[in-house]
Amino acid sequence: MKKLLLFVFLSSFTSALFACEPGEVSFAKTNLCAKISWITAPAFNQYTSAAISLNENTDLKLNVIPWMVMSGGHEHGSRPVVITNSSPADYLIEKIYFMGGMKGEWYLKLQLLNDKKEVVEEVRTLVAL
Ligand SMILES: [Cu+2]
Repeated sequence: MKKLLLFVFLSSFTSALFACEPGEVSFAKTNLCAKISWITAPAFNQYTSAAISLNENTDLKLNVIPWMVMSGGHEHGSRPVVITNSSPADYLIEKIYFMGGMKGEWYLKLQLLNDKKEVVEEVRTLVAL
């Protein structure tokens, strides 16, 4: 039984690792990958932009929220971004704003929304600032 559990654990780990290319954000539930290409490098207290591509076309729509997790455990967002959906899998994200001077780390929260704007899956990826 222990060996079986270990096998199940390892195989789920392996599939999670190989689902996406290195550096891509993995959506384990929907089996999608997102590649983030910064157009302007992320920096504090200025607007930056990024192109985000999903690895395959989907009816789900990407939503992006800059998200801070403070060292005290409090979490909060930033100013709203502007999202342009140029093709079913390609998005331009503008007006990404990371406020500086706080004790915490900024993430990008990537959400996949259905046509009722419900969140089907959400992942966070740490932003190197
Ligand atoms: Cu903060």
